[in-house]
Amino acid sequence: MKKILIFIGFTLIFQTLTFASATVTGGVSKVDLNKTNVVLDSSTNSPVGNAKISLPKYNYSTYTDDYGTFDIGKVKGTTIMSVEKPGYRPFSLTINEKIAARPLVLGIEKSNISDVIIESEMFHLGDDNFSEDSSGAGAFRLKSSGPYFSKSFLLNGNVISSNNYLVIGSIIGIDTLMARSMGQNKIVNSYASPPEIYFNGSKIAEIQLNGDNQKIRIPNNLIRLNQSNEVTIKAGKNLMQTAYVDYDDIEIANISIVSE
Ligand SMILES: [Ca+2]
Repeated sequence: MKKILIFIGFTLIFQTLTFASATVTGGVSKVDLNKTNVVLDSSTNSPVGNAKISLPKYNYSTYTDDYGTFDIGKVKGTTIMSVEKPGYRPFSLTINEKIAARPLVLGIEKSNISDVIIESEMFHLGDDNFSEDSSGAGAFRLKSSGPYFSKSFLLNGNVISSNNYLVIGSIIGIDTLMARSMGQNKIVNSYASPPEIYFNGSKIAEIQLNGDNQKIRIPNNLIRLNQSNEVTIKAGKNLMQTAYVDYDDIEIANISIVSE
């Protein structure tokens, strides 16, 4: 399990670099990608206009223009940025002032008829008791909705012949030992158990690292056709706090299921 999750972490870094060096053709020739933030269709590299860009931490939102370009203003600390456009999969990216200082070239992917959006808004799990040194704590904006997130949904019968994945758009605030050793937080003397992901009551993953676009395989034998399915996310716990339960406060944006 740990090896797989480390691999996910490196995949994320690789994807970000891939987008940053995307070769751009066609209609965006008027845009200087060394100077401008732009949203592109990941398969055609054409600009995507009228995509909504949101930074929930700043209550900021804007839309891309006809050339796919957009401004995000000043960013300080770690925050989640999301991109929404009808017909495309929800996309989000964890950014900070360093990333925001460079032009962002974001590739978004067309959605599939069997994609299911479970949650498009950002939410906070935990107990609102957290250290300022937590990874992304400065970004926390929302009040906790408790230590669990759970949502029910129906899945189209065709999914059973595909590989299905739960996709977590962005997650910040995880303070596991692995997150600490990767330099994702500055906490010295404690760490937490990882958030756990359940599908129809079976645990399918633990999330060790913060990052974007983490994909978790859903075993097809857990899927219920023509009945309600349920995804549950449980916040981890501070393993150094034994006097009371201290949930590891995290924020998550964009949860969906994709079939491939
Ligand atoms: Ca807490």
